[in-house]
Amino acid sequence: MILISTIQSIATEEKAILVGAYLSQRHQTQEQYEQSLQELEQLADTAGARVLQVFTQNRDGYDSSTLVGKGKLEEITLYVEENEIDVVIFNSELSPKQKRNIEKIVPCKVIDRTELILDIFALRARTHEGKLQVELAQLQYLLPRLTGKGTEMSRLGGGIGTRGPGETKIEVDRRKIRDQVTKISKDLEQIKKQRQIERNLRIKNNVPVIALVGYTNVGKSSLFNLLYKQLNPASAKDEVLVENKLFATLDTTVRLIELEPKISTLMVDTVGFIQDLPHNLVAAFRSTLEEVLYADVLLHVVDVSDPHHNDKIETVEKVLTDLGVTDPRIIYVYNKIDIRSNYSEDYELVVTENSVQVSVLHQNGIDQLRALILQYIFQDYSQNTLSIPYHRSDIYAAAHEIGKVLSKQEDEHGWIMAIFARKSANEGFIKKHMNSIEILERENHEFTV
Ligand SMILES: Nc1nc2c(ncn2[C@@H]2O[C@H](COP(=O)(O)OP(=O)(O)OP(=O)(O)O)[C@@H](O)[C@H]2O)c(=O)[nH]1
Ligand SMILES: [Mg+2]
Repeated sequence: MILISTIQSIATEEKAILVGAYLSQRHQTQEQYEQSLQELEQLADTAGARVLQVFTQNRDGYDSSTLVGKGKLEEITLYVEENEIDVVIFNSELSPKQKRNIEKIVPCKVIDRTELILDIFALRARTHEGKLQVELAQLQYLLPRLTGKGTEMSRLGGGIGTRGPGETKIEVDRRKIRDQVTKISKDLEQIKKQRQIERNLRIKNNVPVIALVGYTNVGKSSLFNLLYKQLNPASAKDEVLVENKLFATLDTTVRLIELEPKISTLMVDTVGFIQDLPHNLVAAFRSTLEEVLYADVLLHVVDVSDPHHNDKIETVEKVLTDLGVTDPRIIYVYNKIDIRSNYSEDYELVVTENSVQVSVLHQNGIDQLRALILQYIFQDYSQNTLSIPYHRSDIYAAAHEIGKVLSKQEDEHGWIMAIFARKSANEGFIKKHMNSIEILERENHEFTV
């Protein structure tokens, strides 16, 4: 646990500068590069730093020992000294060697993009599981970087050519970290099992799952809160955090929402994605994001006031593919149309039948969105009305198991029940009890948008 403190973090109001290298050879346009620097600034701001200057260099390739060239580093060093900078943040991930070399030259704290994101995640994790996931990612980031500290320690130990105390300490540290990684992984596995049990229960209860996914800061949690507030007014106080910062949401929240009277769905709010999300974090958050794998419908929320939203859609879809989401049923929720007009001449919005334009802030387009969600869900669900004779209380009981009983009446023949369930369950039930029950109505929901 002590080891965690070796991950560098940012204190509030620390003075920062950003450093990036634009590689013309790489598959990235100048515009995308500038966009990623802007995003780095937002990340730094989220972590509490104040960015005073951005240093950037065009290169053919990264310098293997210091990422940017020596001349650039001297320029940076001068600026750091003159302006009493606390932290230098590099836009790409530094190799352990690069980081060590830069730290020798620049007289302040040096961190890279990955460390910055890990720092923000550590700040924001709330639940036990979230904290474990971040700790796991941090430890995995640290493991290959222990060598740096070791060199210093063995230098302190002083023995040239001997196995100094520092090296021994590294071995101890490594082992401790590995033990800790194993322990956390086991704990997470346990939590995952628990979630699997809950998920099985849900499937058994035939509750459709709707997951909100998207880039960070696009308005997923705002939409989650709005739907929850509109449809479950009694419990409106229970809101999730919304902030104009990156990664406001880290922990997955699942809520029961009635999209239609008596038709319950589970809505899942998830962590936002970002370009170059550290691999360790993707791996660590995999189990939380598994909810996404099992969702009936994904709401991919997009901030269309952002001129780069198409790149961000691509990033999100790439992460979804990495997570193993294949052939998802997606509704694109084009959000923030209220501020879109500022940019609208610059780019076109691709409007398809699986997209809807909304402003969560002004509550525009929400009814259309709801109708579209219902339409998607009812591709899998159906509603049948059956008559079950009184002497078959076994079938009456079984009907409650397959889905949700929307209404129940009695007449001279038996119970009349309207059952909402996954199509397969509804059809299976009818097939099994064909000879004993009567079908009064067998239909799919039709919703018009
Ligand atoms: N103008 C405008 N702002 C919006 C709209 N919807 C959300 N926002 C703002 O966008 C910011 C981010 O909203 P969140 O709901 O926290 O976004 P998120 O996607 O959950 O973000 P992360 O949890 O960080 O991934 C907040 O400042 C919201 O008030 C909208 O329709 N119009
Ligand atoms: Mg959120």
